Amino acid sequence: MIILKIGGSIITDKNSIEPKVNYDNLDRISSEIANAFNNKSLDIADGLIIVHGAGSFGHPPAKKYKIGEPFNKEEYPLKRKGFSEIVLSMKKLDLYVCESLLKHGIPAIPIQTSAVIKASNKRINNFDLEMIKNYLNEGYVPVLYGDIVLDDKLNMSILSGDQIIEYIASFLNPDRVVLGTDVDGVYNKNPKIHKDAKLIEKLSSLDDITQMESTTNVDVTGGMIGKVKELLTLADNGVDSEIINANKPEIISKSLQSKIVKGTKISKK
Ligand code: IP8
Repeated sequence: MIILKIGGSIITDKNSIEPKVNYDNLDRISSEIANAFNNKSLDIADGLIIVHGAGSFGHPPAKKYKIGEPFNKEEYPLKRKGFSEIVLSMKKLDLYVCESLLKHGIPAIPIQTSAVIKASNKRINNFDLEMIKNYLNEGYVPVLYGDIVLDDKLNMSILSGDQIIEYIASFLNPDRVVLGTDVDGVYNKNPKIHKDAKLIEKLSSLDDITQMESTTNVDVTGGMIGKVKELLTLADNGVDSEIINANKPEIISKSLQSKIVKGTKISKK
């Protein structure tokens, strides 16, 4: 079974203040996933879960409504409005993603994150995986996404797709966890700013990247550092993962077929 994360920076224009789908990338990635699974060595029935990020459909409104920060009773109506706006916006993005996957022959099943997951102080504390397992067993491809969720301590919080991956993978023990991002992997410095940044091929501790700044300032869930932290927790539980570049054609397709591609492996082995 494979868990695949598609970054919000790939399927949306992340720097847009308005929600904006990157249709070219979405179509290409759906077709690459379909190609991989049409290849005889792989079968969707072996299990594929897709988790996608929020991009411009989630990060700008999460910032605008200061989700995750403590607030008083008088502010609750405005926060609720924000919650509802983000839920609807993410549902729209997920619909684009699932429609595109289905167009390419992937039997995608949208699972609304905010309807099935709850958190406590920004960490998942309630997520029944039974339905996900049922869909997997029947050969469907469940699709979840970073979203806003109810939070026992903070009333509401933002949940990254990376944490969803960490949670699902810890319980379902997949063969592979692959994260498609907009860079070749994890660098010792932000490659978008520093020309001499070096790709780290294997990462087993946060110490390997202490000098790294966040790769983006629009990301409310911590950018690459947030991602690496989740994946190190996963590696602690014995599940390795790989960060690859989904902006470059054919990388996702090759990776899903276990061909060697450039990237960073997160492993404690
Ligand atoms: O893009 C963030 O999910 P991510 C979710 O996977 C929202 O970090 C709503 C900003």
